[in-house]
Amino acid sequence: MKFSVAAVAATIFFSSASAFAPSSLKQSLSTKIFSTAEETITKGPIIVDKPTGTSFLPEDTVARCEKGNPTEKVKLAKDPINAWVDIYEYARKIREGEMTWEDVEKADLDTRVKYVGMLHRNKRTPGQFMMRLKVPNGIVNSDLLRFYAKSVEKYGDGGVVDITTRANIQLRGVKIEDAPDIIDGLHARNQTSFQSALDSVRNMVGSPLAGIDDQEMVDTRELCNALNDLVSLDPVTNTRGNPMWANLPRKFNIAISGSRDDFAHTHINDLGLQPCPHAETGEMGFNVVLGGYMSIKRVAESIDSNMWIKADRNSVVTFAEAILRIFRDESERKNRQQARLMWLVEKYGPEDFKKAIIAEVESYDRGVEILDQQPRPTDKFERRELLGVHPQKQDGKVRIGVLVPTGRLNPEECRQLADVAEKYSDGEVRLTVEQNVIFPNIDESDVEEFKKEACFNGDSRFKVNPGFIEGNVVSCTGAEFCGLALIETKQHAEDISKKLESLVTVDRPIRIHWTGCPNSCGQVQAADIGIMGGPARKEVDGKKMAVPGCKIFVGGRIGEDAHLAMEPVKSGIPLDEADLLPALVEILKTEFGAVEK
Ligand code: SRM
Ligand code: SF4
Repeated sequence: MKFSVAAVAATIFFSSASAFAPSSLKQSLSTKIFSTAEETITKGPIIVDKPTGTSFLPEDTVARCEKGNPTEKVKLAKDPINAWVDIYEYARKIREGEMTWEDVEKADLDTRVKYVGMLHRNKRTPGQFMMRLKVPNGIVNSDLLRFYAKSVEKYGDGGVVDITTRANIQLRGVKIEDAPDIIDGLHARNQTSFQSALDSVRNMVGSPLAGIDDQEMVDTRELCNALNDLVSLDPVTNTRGNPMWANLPRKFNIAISGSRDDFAHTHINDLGLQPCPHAETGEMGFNVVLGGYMSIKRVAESIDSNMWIKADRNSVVTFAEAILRIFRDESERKNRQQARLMWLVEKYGPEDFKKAIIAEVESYDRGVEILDQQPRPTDKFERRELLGVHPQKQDGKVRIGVLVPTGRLNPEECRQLADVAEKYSDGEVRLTVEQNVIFPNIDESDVEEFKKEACFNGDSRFKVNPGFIEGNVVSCTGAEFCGLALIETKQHAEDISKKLESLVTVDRPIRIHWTGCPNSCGQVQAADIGIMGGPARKEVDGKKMAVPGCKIFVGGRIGEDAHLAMEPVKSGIPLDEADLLPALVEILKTEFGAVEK
C-alpha cells in the first residue's frame, strides 16, 4: 500500500448530526442493518491526514490516468475525496451569501460532488441535485423513511424519493446548501450517500428475503453490510468515505443472491455471488460469476468463473477486495466504455484472470480458499413471487410485498409506509430491485387488518395484490430528471401498465421494464418486455415528424436460466398510446399467451 505526498489532504473536520437527532422511536434494527462494525458509524466526514484515492494507485496506473479520459484528469486535478469536505464548504458559503451554486467550480458540480452521491440535474432542474444513497441489502426502517420525507418535502413537486433498480434510495430536489444536514442526518442513522455514484462501487444488492426466507440458502445481510463497509468505511478513521476505493476506473456492481430465485440479479453485475452447496461436502458457498453489465455500447451477461468460495464474511470480503484491487489498478483509464470488469476479464482471458485473483487472495494470507468448481443444481426450481402475502421461515410470521409503481414515493407516501411499518413490521421495510417494498415479520393474525389499511385501498397507488402486468412494471428515471433520457418513462410506464391490465388477461407475472436511453438503468434486456427510449417518426398534420418513440425487447429472463435479450424485436414505435398499446398487446398475445378482454 502506497501513500504519496498528496495523501495529506485538508486538515479538516467535523460531523454534526445535531440538526437531525435520531427519533426516539425504538429501532431494534438500526445498528446491525447498516454496518457490521462494532459501533454504529455515525460520523463523517473526518479528513485528517487522510490519504487520497489516487495515493493508493501504483505509479504506472497514475501515469495511465494522466493520459486518460477527461474524468480521470478531473480526479487527478482534485482528488474525489475532496468532495466529502468541499460540499460542506460550498454549503456554508451559499448559506452565508458568499456565493451561489452557479459559482461552484464546474468540475465539482458536474463530477466530483458525485462522490458524495450528489448528481446535478442541470438539464431539467438547474441548481437542484439528486442525492443517491447506499442502502446495503435494500433494508430501511421507518425512521429513515420519515427522514427522507422531511429532507425532500421543502422542494415541492420535485421533492420526491425514488426506489432504484439496485434496491436503493434517491432523494430528489436537494440543494447544495441543504446537503450537509442531509448527509449528517444519514450518518446519524448509520447510512451514507458517499461513494454511491460515478467511479464507485454501487449499492450492495442482496436478497430482499434475507433472514425470513423459508428457502434461504445464505442470509445476505451481514455480507452486504461487510462489503458496504469495505468500500465506504475508512478503516483508519472509522468514518464514512473510504479513499482506498475512491479512484476506480468506472462503476463496479456487486450482487449477492440468497436463494435459487436470484432476486439480486447476479448475472447483470460485475461481480455476482450465487449460492450453491459444495459439490461433495455440501458446505454452503457461492459460485462466482463475473462481468455482467449493461451500457450504451455493450450489454454483457456475466460469465461463469469456475470459482467457488465459502459463504462466510472473510471469504466474501477478501475475494471482493482482491477483484477490486485488480480492477482499480489495471482496468482501462482511457476509454470509459471499456472500463467495466468484463473488458479486463477478456484482456487477461478468463483462466488467467482467475489465476490473478487466486494469487491476489493468497497474497493477503487470510486463509481464504478458492475452489475450482461451479456446482449447479439440476432439479427444477420455480422462481417465487415477492408481492403479496407469503409465509416466512418463522412460524406465525408472513412477509407482505407491496407494489410502489415505478418506485416513486412522495413525502406523504414515505410517511404512510413508515406508519404501516411501525404498526406491523417493527419499523422495518425491505426494498427490491423491482422498485417495490416488502414488510417482513408480520403476524399472520394481522394480515386482514394490514390489507384494510387506508394507504392500500381507494385511490392509493400502493397495492398488495396488483394485476400480473401492473405489479411487475419497472422504470428508470427518464426525462423528468435525467439529462440523458430520450423519453419520459415513469408516468408512461405506470399509465401503460394499467391500460394493458384492462385490455388483456395473462396467467402469470409479465415483467415490463422501461428505460429512457440505451444505458439501460431500467434493465430492459432482462425483462419479459423491455421498452427503451429511441427515435420514431409519425405523420402529424400530413407531415412525417420526429416524435418520442421506443425500441421493444422481448424474452429476457431472470433467475437460474437467466438470459438477456440483446436485440430489439421492434424499433421506431411512437410512444403514443395509439401506436404503442396495439404493439404491446400483440406481443403479449403471441409471446405470453395473453387473451384480449
Ligand atoms: Fe444508471 C447513468 C440512474 C441503475 C447503467 N444512471 C445513470 C445516471 C447517473 C445518468 C445521469 O447522470 O443522469 C442516471 C441518473 C438519473 C436520475 O436522476 O436518477 C442513472 N441508474 C439510475 C437509476 C436511478 C435508475 C432507476 O430509476 O432506478 C439506478 C440507480 C441504481 C443505484 O441505486 O445505484 C440505475 N444504471 C443502473 C443499472 C441497473 C443495475 O445496476 O442493475 C444499469 C445497468 C447495469 C450496469 O451498470 O451495468 C445502469 N447508468 C448506467 C449507465 C451505463 C454504464 C456503463 O458502463 O456505460 C450509465 C451511464 C454512465 O455511467 O456513464 C448510467
Ligand atoms: Fe437516464 Fe438513460 Fe439511465 Fe434512464 S436509462 S436513468 S434515461 S441514463
